[in-house]
Amino acid sequence: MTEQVVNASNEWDPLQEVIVGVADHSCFPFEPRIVVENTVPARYWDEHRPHNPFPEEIVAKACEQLDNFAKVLTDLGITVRRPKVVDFSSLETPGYTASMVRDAITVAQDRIIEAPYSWRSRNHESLAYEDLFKHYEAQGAKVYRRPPPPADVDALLGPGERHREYVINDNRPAFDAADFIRLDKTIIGQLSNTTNRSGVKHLEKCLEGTGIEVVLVESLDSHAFHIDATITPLREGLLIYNPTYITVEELQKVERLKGWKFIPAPFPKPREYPPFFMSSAWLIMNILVIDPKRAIIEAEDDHLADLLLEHGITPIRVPFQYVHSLGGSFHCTTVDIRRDHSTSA
Ligand code: ABU
Repeated sequence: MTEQVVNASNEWDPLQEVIVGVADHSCFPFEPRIVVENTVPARYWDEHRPHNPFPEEIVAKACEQLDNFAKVLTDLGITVRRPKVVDFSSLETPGYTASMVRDAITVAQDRIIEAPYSWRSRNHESLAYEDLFKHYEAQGAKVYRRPPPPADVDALLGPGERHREYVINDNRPAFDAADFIRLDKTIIGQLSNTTNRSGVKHLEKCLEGTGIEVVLVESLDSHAFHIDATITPLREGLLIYNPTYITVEELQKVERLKGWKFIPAPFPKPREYPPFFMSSAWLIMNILVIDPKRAIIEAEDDHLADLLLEHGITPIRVPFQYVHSLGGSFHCTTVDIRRDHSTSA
């Protein structure tokens, strides 16, 4: 039987092929002020202007750190592919980045699903991924490209049904793929400042025929924006969670997590530099699990390293703080294309 090139349905089986993002020409995403105020740290709100690149030194070092991360993965025997470099600063409609590929793309079984982003600054991001989509399509994968962005760019921000205090309404499907975590036949997701109910329905439609069910959990965070600094499965039966973003009681409601052990993540060490322009320090949790015994973590996250070792997981420390400045860590900057599910239950 020919091996499927695209086949990844959980976050922990042995990783065989992965996309690692590229940071070149990344810009502060220019979004309406209300969106910026609901999603990113207050001290950097004014940086979100049209065509405003992240500082040159930060981008240069983020590129180096991403290249090094890609080499670490290659040296572990994992096939690494990269998006095309796009100059997001020169686009007529200002763009953001191709480093945070997990926001853009999810993989379920042999399907590659592109997110119907809520942010207008991501409207041209597919330019960076189209060659990869074609590559995987040619090898038998099903690719669900995002629906065309609506002509009314404000459709998500005006009057309309909203979940809690989140900034987007439900007037068209919207999600970022990073609002979902895969556990084989269950995907755990959240409604957030970038994912709405119609977006969840759109994902469910793309999953038809796979037997995969989407289950939503409720975040404690009014600024909720991506679930991959909230829960991180380490292997079957074990996950770390962020006690400031979710309760154990909420996790216990999920049938797929019955019998799992939930470990609170260590509080991150405060840091002034490099800046967290786009996220909180909880990126400590945004790790990449290589297999049930190894995970890539930020080189300086000693408490997390100790915690993983206590649970039989060897941390592989990789420097990544400059990449954090652009909005994510190892999970955000990757899309696992193939994991070896042959040994899982
Ligand atoms: N993109 C992940 C953001 C999570 C956080 O800021 O805590």
